[in-house]
Amino acid sequence: MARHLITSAIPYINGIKHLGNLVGSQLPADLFARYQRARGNEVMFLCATDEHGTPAELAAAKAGKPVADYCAEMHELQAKIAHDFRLSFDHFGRSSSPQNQKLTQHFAGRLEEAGLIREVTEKQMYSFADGRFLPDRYIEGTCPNCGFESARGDQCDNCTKQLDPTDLINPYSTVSGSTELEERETKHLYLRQSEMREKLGEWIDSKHDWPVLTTSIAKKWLNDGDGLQDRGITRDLDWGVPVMKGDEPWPGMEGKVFYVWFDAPIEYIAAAQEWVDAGKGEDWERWWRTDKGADDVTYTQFMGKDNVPFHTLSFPVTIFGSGEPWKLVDYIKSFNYLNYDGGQFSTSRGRGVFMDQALEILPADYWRWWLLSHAPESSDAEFTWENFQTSVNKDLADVLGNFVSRVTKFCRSKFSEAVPEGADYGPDELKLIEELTARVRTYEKHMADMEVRKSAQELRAIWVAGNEYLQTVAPWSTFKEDPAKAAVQIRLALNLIPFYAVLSAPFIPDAAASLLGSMNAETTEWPDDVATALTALPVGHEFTVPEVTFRKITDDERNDWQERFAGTRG
Ligand code: B3M
Ligand code: ZN
Repeated sequence: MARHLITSAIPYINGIKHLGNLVGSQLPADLFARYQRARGNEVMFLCATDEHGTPAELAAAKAGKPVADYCAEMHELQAKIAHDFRLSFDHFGRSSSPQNQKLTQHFAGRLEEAGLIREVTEKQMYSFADGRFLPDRYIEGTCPNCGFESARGDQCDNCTKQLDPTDLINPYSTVSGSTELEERETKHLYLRQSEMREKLGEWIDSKHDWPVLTTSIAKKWLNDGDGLQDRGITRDLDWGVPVMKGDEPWPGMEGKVFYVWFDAPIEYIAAAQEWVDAGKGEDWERWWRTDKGADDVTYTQFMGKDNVPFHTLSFPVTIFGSGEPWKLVDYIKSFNYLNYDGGQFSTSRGRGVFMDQALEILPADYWRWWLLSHAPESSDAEFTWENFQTSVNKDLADVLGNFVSRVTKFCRSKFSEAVPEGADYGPDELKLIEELTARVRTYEKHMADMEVRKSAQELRAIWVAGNEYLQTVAPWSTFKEDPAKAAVQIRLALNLIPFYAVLSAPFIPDAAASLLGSMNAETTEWPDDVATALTALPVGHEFTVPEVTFRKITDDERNDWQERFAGTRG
């Protein structure tokens, strides 16, 4: 039995994710986790909310809540929506957990001992009214280049000139609006990433099987002059992991916290500790420590392309630099972007469909199928309502749903709600079994390789093969001359239903479960041998005709939804 550790990029706490976020990490990770479990492998699937950083503080302020309360509430909300989308995490943790705090401080201490941290004195804007230092993006003023009045501290959106907050004319805090700002010196810790250029280069070069998207981004940043610069890992904020060297105070760093991107990936590990502390399992170290049994674990990470540099460079520096035997990622599956109806999904502008809204319209399986079968793998992809309607109506309603309904209803009307008696499978059935065997092996290969779109295509072809068989043998005609032969055909077709359910479950888990329920099929084993799987329901086995498995989307609905989501979320 193989062991798979699987993590999805951990979503920021400050708001509900849109479908583009979902398809770029959590959903394909779930597909892979479900597939590996279905194959009898041992899986640890982890995700969490990413709760630190200025955006969390500002979102809490906007909501008028203490940041800890805000994060706790938003975590519960994100956990609920994840559950409703059937994301099968073994644990959905929180980067603000005590476990992550301790582990982050531990890593920082190890990096310091290894000489990989240096102190840097910087100048930063301090706001008296806000009682804090302000990051560049939270200072605005007049652009010295073009005169634009709301230029941000890091860049002017009007003329695109890169700026320092000190360049701005009449700078003010975007938090309070106050103009009482002062440049002050502040000390920060820098991670000496550049020390590890060679080691990282060798490591990435050894990953011949990684997706090009992942390695090309990694190499670009590695070899680009700027990419692997030493990076500040502390911030002058209240909310975050307090800067400590393990259990010891860090002189000169009082009142500071670690940068959100330093502690966020460490939460992958801490989430496994949280899993143990929540009483869900024992021994997290056998997943994460190669000296404690994790040497035979395969670790796969899923993320959008913008997160790749942090996972191929910064986080590995933390792991390598610790000098401890932590499990390093084996494979990074990254995704391009999903666009929305002629533009981009945007959280800040509320453009597109968000996870909670999607579920108000249709159950999770409809979205899961569309998103996964259109995953932005080799290039960016686009969601349009027309495409969504076509895909749902054809693939789910016509191909899969209609097959199930025709077969079960025909059986009920001509025989009964039980598998009819008949002879052995004949040449048509054997031919189908042969085709399905080849297709299932291809499907397995694509699923194991995390080729998400190709997997969906192959699964659909497996559904289509059943329909074509039914069309060819036409039991409704056979029945008139040779009811016994029709019975054989229907027996096979009925057996295809639990077979489809098992194969499809990683994509559409709810429909799969309800099909298995209707068919009274307790055997949910993977069809290692297709011929055997297609005899699972014996003669006389009772079932009930299922309710509509997938319904069609009407043109009116499509138009309504298109209109409803044309604007931005309020
Ligand atoms: N929260 C960014 C994102 O959600 C960030 C990922 C962290 S992964 C350790 O895209
Ligand atoms: Zn300007």
